[in-house]
Amino acid sequence: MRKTLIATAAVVTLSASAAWAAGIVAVDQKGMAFNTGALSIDKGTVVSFNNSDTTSHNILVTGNGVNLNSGLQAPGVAFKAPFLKPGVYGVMCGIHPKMKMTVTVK
Ligand SMILES: [Cu+2]
Repeated sequence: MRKTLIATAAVVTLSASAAWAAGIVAVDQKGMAFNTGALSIDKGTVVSFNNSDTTSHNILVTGNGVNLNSGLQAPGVAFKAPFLKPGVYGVMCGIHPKMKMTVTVK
């Protein structure tokens, strides 16, 4: 009985550290552009889309059944999007259609 309890505790600890390891990745928006055209991350990573411009943006994330909309994103505001499912996602700005990038989740 005692051995069973210890084994269960070890599994819980491993899962928690794996989720934590994915962490947060920052993408900057400046000069009406994302600072990268393609990002590759591990499942469970949160991407913080930071608005470092002097104008508002509107982050739209689509793909794999996901549809995220930041709404109007004022200068200085960060929009944090969790990427939970593997696959390729499109990210664009709803105000400036030339702002596009992809996020690949492994
Ligand atoms: Cu924009």
